Amino acid sequence: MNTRVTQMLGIEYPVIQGGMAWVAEHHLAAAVSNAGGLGLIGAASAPAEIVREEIRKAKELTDKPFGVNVMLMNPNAEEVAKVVIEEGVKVVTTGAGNPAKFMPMWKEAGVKVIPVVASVAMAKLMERGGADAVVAEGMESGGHIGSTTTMALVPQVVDAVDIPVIAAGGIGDGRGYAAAMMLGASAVQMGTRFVLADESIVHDNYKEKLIKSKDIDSEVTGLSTGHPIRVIRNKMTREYLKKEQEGASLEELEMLTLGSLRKAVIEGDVVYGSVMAGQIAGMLKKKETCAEIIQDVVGTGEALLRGER
Ligand code: TUI
Repeated sequence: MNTRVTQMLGIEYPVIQGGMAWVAEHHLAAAVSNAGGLGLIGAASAPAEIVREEIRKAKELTDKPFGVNVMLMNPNAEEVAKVVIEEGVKVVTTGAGNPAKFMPMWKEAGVKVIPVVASVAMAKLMERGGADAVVAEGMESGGHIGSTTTMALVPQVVDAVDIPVIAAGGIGDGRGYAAAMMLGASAVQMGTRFVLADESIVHDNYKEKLIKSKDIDSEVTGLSTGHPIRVIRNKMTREYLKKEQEGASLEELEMLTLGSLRKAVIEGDVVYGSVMAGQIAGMLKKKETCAEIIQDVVGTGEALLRGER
């Protein structure tokens, strides 16, 4: 496989793993990279020294390139940004904000910078700021989302920038891969499908919740607070949405969700925890290795692009 993104990153297949909070730790990142994609360690809200340890552990498990996702709402983002350079990480993706203030130091250190964007305006701003590529992430994604669908966002971003575009949101199999490539993407980023990977440390309750979920079980909380988060519906989201409709205060809503992702991913509390997942969760039916996932997505996707059905 040869695209602008595989060339830039030195990877075999144009598949990038999402930098999912609590999920994207060293085992998953290394497994995706060993399978020929680009694995990512999701720094999320972790302290910088934990991220450093994760990077070192990933290096023990793979010689292939892997990256770090810097979540910009993290109060420790600046320290994480420096750790990435100190540890010689070659690729950074960013999410949930504007990485402009870190761009010069990353570029100077030779790090490839790939901001995740949810709009054309942000994509153009990132290109002007020196980004090497962008991930155009549609609102089908799990977690923190924008408001445009992948189908509409990707071609508009492709038209607006000259740097390569990686499509994300609602891509979970070869059909999604082929569609994204037809929209002009040079690679895809997938999150939810990798949650079900054998190498993913996510609690089995969480994996089973995804396998049982249907198309209509996806819900967005926090639209009123300006922090929309896509999750699988459960007792917590029902309470949240009820409180949100009643005009509850930001503090009250935050109380409901505080630490709730960890509760679901690590403790397996899928009733009161936050089960973040994209809209394609309904089509996922089994657990498999990262290598099987990538081979299926790229194999089926490339066959479709060649016109084989
Ligand atoms: O970042 C994500 N998805 C995430 S981060 C996350 S951790 C979290 N947990 C609880 C509450 C909040 C966050 C879970 N899922 N995706 C990438 C992404 N970035 N989607 C949308 C954006 C984005 C949004 C605004 C990028 C830039 C942006 O710019 C705003 C600005 O600063 O102008």
